[in-house]
Amino acid sequence: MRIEKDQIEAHNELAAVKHKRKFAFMSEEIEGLEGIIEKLIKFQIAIPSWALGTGGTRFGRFSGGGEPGNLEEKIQDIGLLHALNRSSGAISLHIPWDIPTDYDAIKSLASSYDLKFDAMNSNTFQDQADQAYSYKFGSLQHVDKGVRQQAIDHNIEVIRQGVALGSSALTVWLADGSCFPGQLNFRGAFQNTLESLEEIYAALPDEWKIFVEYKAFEPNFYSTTVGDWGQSLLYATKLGPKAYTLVDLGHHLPNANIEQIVSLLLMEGKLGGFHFNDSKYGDDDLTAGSMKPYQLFLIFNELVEGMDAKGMDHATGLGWMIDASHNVKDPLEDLIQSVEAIMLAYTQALLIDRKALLAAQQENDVAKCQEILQDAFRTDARAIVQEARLRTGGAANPIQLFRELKIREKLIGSRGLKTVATGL
Ligand code: PSV
Ligand code: MN
Ligand code: MN
Repeated sequence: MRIEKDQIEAHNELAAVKHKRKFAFMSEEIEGLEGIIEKLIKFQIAIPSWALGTGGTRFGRFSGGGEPGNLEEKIQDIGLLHALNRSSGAISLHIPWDIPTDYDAIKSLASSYDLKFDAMNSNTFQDQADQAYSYKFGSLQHVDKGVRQQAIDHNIEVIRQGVALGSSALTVWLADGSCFPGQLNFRGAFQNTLESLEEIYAALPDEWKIFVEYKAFEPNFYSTTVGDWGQSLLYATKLGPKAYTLVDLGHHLPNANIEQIVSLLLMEGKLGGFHFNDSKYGDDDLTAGSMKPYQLFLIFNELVEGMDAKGMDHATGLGWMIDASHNVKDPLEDLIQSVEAIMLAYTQALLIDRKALLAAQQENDVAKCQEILQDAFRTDARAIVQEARLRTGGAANPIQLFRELKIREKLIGSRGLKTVATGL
């Protein structure tokens, strides 16, 4: 199933008068708006293949129906999303939840939807039916070299698959850690993990990056071997220039100042990428910007400031990905909302009067600094994001069009009501 150009045009025509009025107002208000729109057009956010089905919790799962049953259908879903918002031009795979077989066919299917392959994700946190060793007590950290080697080999296999698909990054997230004090020798676990990562690092092709994702807790609840940005940065520094830290917004202890973490990792040239989501309690994987939109904006403030200071290209300098899981919403509608929230936060960060902020900081004018940030945050940037979308052939209102075209109903019609997508 594809969304046709004339379907989008018909929808956009109906929205045109209202949009033009709002955008004309913004154009008068904001200096340099064309430059901002150019940046928005280039900015693409990768969609995780595992976010397209209902995630469920350990208490239950309620299928929304029409979920993709294989990689081809996942690509199709992201193709639909990208057609609507023109900002989701990449897919991030998780192996072996995704099983690419015919690489050329998968590649050409993706490019027919204008999609690229973003970072590949390995999985050494679940046992697979055919594997020799169990990851119950960890993978890259394991006391048994046989287990470590199995996990290393898996990561190298994921790189090989990524090469075949045209990806250029590997994200390693480890569930490794311990559930009880005394279970683990922390230094031993760290050293084993480092040695294992070194073997994986050695298998990276030129131009590839490895992202070391950290997480403070879960599934282990006493210690996590890559538990915070300090540990991740240690690994990334020891590994070498192709290794970076990946920040997942849901992976911190409560109230962590994520924007400050982001700023310093960028300063050190060690920020690799993001998993965007939102949370109230833990690794909730909720829609980006649904709980703490101001935090998302403050993160983008640091990103824009830090990337500009280093002359980095916003669109290509870091890996931009969503990591989400949905239990009660239509996954595609939810992803439309996440992408929109990310684009809005990015736009608002681009609206900050940097010169004035720097001057106010130099004068220790605390109230003014806050005014400047909040002035940008309180700007209704929706017409700007909408303009960027319209200029690239997207829909004026993606969720509305998704519903008008009855996309979910059609997916249920072709795939069935009781579906299970592979993933968590
Ligand atoms: C772990 O909580 C995580 O954030 C990692 O990125 C995994 O790869 C992903 O979730 C899978 O659900
Ligand atoms: Mn993640
Ligand atoms: Mn997570």
